[in-house]
Amino acid sequence: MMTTPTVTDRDVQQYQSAGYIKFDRLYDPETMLAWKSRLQKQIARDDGADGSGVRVWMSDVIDPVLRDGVCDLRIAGIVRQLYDDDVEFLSAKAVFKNAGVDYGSPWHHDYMYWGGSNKLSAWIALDDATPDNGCLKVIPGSHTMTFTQTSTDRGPGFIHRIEQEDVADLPGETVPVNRGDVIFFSDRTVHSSHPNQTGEDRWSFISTYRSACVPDSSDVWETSVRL
Ligand SMILES: O=C(O)CCC(=O)C(=O)O
Repeated sequence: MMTTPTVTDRDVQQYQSAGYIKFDRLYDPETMLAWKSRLQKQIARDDGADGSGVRVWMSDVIDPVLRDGVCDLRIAGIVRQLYDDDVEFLSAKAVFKNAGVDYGSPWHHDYMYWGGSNKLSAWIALDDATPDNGCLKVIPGSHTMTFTQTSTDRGPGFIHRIEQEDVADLPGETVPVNRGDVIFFSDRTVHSSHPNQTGEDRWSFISTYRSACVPDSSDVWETSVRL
C-alpha cells in the first residue's frame, strides 16, 4: 500500500530556507520508464517528436495515468507538508534532452512566466541526471531575492531569463539525481540546467501545484485538480 513519505521538520526548514529540496527514490525506476514511454508516444502522436524539448499539458488534457501519478500520495503528501495543506495540481511538462536537443536552460525562475500566487513544482527524474547530461542547477535562497528579468528570443526555448552576471556572486548548486528522485522547488527559486553532452536521453517531468486557498491572479491556468 502507498504511504505518505516522511517529511521531517528539517526537510521543511530546508525547503523554506533554500527554496528547494530533493527526495530520493519516490518512484521506482520501472514506473519512471513507463511514464517516459507514455510521454514519448504521446509526443509522437501529437507532433512527430521534433522541435523543442519542452511540452506542457494542462490538468484537463494530461494523460490520466500521469495525472494520477503526479497527484498520488507520494507527491501530494510531501507538497502538503512542505507548502500548504490544501493544494491543486495545475499542469505538467516534459523536458527532454538528447543528441538533437542538448541545450542547458538559462537561469530563470518560473514566476517570470506565471505571475500570481506562489507555486511549487516537482522535478521528477525519468532518467538519471548528472552535470554531463543536463541535471538541474539551483541558487539556494534565491526565492527570497529580487532579480532583473531579461526577455529575449535568443537561444532555444526560454524567453525570460536572468543574466549570468546577475547571479555571478551567488553560489549555485548542481543537483544530480537518480531515476525516481524528485526535486521540489518554489516558483521563485532561480534555476538553470547543464547542457546534455552525452548524446543519451535525459528526460524530466515537472508538475506544478498551487494553494487552493490563496487567490491567484495568474491567467495561465483555466483548470485544476484538487489533491
Ligand atoms: O529540466 C530542465 O532542464 C530545466 C527545466 C526548467 O528549468 C524549467 O522547465 O523551468
